[in-house]
Amino acid sequence: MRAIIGNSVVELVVGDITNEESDAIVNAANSQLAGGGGVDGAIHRAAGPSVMEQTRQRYPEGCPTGEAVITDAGRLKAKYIIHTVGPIWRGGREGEEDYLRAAYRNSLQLAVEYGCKSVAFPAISTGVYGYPLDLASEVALTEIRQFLFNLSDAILVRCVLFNEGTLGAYSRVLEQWARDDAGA
Ligand code: AR6
Repeated sequence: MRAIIGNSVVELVVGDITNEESDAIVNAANSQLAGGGGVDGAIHRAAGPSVMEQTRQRYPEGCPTGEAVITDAGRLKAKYIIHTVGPIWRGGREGEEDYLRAAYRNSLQLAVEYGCKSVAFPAISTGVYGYPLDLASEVALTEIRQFLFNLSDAILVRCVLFNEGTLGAYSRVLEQWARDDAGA
């Protein structure tokens, strides 16, 4: 499934983000940039130890929630890994939505700054960090849409979702937008 937004395109696919050939892939990291499970563990395993060496040297203080940092992509096909930190879900009243929006926005900003024409995102915060999937998909796509509307360059944003359930949640958001546009 895909949507055209401004000059750019958003695509929803099921897959393993470590196999992506986008210019940049985004990692759902923790604020210590210490590695971990989920997509973070998979990316570091596939990319090799040089990526963790770079984060240790260049970002010894880690990365605050909602911000993003960049390294090369080690052994992966992508050129860059953008490491961002989504919020831990604490019920929704601790600014989680703003932090999640910021994680997407700052990652996209870095991708554009580094000249990336394509960038792949996982569903940040929806695993270990417990952000409810339906809410997170809406926040993710809304922030991506807002960013792309305001961008004159053309980029491809691929949401690389790990299973059909995640794809379903993202697809429902795009389908709702299509209905809203048709009714407008
Ligand atoms: N490709 C794409 N998506 C994946 C992959 C993959 N290879 N593996 C998992 N996912 P999570 P978070 C999906 O837990 O919630 C780590 O320990 C997964 O199904 O990876 O932001 C970090 O170090 C889910 O939909 O990230 C942090 O401590 C999504 O990726 C913490 O987890 C995000 O799940 C971050 O938690």
